[in-house]
Amino acid sequence: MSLTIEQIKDRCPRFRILVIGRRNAGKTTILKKMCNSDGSDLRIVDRNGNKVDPSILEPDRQRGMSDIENEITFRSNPLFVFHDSRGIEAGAEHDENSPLCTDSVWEFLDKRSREPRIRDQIHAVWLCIPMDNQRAPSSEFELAFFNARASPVPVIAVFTKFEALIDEAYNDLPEDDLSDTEKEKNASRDAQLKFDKTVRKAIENTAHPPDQVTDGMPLDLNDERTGCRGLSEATYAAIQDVTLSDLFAMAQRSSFQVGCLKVMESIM
Ligand SMILES: Nc1nc2c(ncn2[C@@H]2O[C@H](COP(=O)(O)OP(=O)(O)O)[C@@H](O)[C@H]2O)c(=O)[nH]1
Ligand SMILES: [Mg+2]
Repeated sequence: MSLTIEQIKDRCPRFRILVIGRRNAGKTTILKKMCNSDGSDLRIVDRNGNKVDPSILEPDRQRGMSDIENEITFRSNPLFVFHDSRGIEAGAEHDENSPLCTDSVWEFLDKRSREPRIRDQIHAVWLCIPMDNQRAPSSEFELAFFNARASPVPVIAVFTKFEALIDEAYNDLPEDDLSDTEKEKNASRDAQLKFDKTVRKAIENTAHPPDQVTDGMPLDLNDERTGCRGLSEATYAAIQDVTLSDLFAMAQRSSFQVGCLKVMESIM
């Protein structure tokens, strides 16, 4: 039986997402996009509800500054709350090829799945896999996560920085007299084919593949008004619980409305 909006908000006021990925994978960027925020309204509180300086999420800050228990929110959309795994590279220098050390992530997920109240549980995991990694598209280090064990909550593999694959495909195009537009179209097509044949296939062949995989669609970083449609659809499809999928849809709609307002403001 479906609950009313008030009943859902009463049971679980916020959709809680854990975002995993190495440094510079594009984690903060997708959170901002999802909430239609420019980042200025970002707020972090620690496990005791104390305010934390948001600059700890800036790309050049060292690991150890951030705690997976910290709650990240954006005033533009209070229906989402995020946790950031940052600092999971095993290498001291955050080498992009160093393996991910995900023990703390599994520990956190297990602990949260034992929380008696649905509002304290994690409702979905986004694992960000950047396509500009030197070893992309093999992404073997992130694949280790899917080989390790089954997750207690839905996992969505999110491919970030997809334009790196398109740039590569563009450089590999044969010499011919096509227009730039045609070339860009062909590069997009080739990048998608390569992605399907390599990354997507490798992920599907892991021991515990993700519940959903986002399409390889580059984010329009310059357009603050567009959300992450592919990621929203993949997340919605991965959620099994009716209350949680209703809550996610509500959170989604709220971001969409913020986006519409920004568009209106920009043209008035
Ligand atoms: N070209 C491109 N750059 C991106 C993308 N996503 C993030 N970035 C850039 O990569 C850098 C690191 O992103 P950030 O979201 O801070 O990564 P985090 O460390 O995982 O939170 C920032 O300069 C972003 O602007 C993307 O999809 N494409
Ligand atoms: Mg970040």
